[in-house]
Amino acid sequence: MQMTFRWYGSNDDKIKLSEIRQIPGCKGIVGALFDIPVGEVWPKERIAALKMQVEDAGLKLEVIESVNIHDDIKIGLPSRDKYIENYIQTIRNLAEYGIKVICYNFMPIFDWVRTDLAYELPDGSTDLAFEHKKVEGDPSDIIKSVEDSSNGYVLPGWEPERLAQVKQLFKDYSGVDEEKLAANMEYFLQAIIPVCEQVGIKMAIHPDDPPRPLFGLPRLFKNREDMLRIVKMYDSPYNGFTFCTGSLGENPKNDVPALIREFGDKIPFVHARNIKFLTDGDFHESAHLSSEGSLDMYEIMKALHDVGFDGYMRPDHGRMIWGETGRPGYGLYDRALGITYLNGLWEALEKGSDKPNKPSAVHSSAQ
Ligand code: CS2
Ligand code: MN
Repeated sequence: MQMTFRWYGSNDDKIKLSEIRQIPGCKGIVGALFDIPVGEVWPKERIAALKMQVEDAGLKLEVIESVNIHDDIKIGLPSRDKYIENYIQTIRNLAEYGIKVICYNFMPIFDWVRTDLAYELPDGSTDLAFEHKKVEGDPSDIIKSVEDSSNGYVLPGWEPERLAQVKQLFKDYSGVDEEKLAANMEYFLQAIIPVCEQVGIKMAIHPDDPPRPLFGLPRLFKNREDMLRIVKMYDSPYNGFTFCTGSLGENPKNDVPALIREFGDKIPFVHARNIKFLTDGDFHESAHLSSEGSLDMYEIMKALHDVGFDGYMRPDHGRMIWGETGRPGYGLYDRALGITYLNGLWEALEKGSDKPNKPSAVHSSAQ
């Protein structure tokens, strides 16, 4: 397992690579070129520069989150072929610089959705929360609340240029139901996965967050059935999942460790985080520790260990603690605490994995 940390680049992240380097056991960065408009090819020089910057700081850059998918591909417009060609060129360019995993999502219009970006917990920290009542109305209410509480940061998936076109996007998606969206995803995967197989990059789709349809838009990655369908679209180790424990865990019907055991060989990248259920499908995010949330992080890590997980992991959204201000979900301190906890669980699992032999060893030394 390689522990990593998501970083938004020196222009957009006030966290420094030198600070990330000091998190014990953190080996790499999960990065992206956030300023390249979706649909355009990522130039080699830009990838090379990012890679060099990360390596100069003593870290690795082997995971990209995300290379986003142009809406024309998701809607299935004739222009999709051009955007797929660009995507393929980006894959090839990234492979030249040693990238091993690309995380992406196939959510229409919105990426993740939360209704509160600074939900206050009893200990005075804040985190992200979701209340389903607030997404029953017009999406413009949510857009406004995200804009008002993002501390001036542009949140991935909520870029102002994108939000400006939301009304038009809803019109463009009007004929796209779940079946159509699935067919468009299959078309995309059929085109790109053969290239990934050639150049050695694993694609890892992120679950829909929250894992349910929103604002009448279909969603394709919510549960086990969806995962089976995605595997069937192109069955290859290069067509894999970003296993985001928090996103899938937001639906209490998803048995997170069981999904890991079932799809273990298709998981090159894990987002490990906890959430706490409120009532009626509402939840807030929590510190990573099992006792702070509703997910059993030990069981999750154990399932990963049992399936021989040897991919990349990162803590996911953290709380804002110790007076830190920054991009909601992406501060330094709580994510660093998350890493330390996850590494602790992992070390215990590694050292305990020869457990069956231990009692007899004790016995023989006592004789
Ligand atoms: C999510 C997403 O994991 C996360 O932080 O909130 O923004 C995720 O990065 C994308 O859906 C992946 O494409
Ligand atoms: Mn995630």
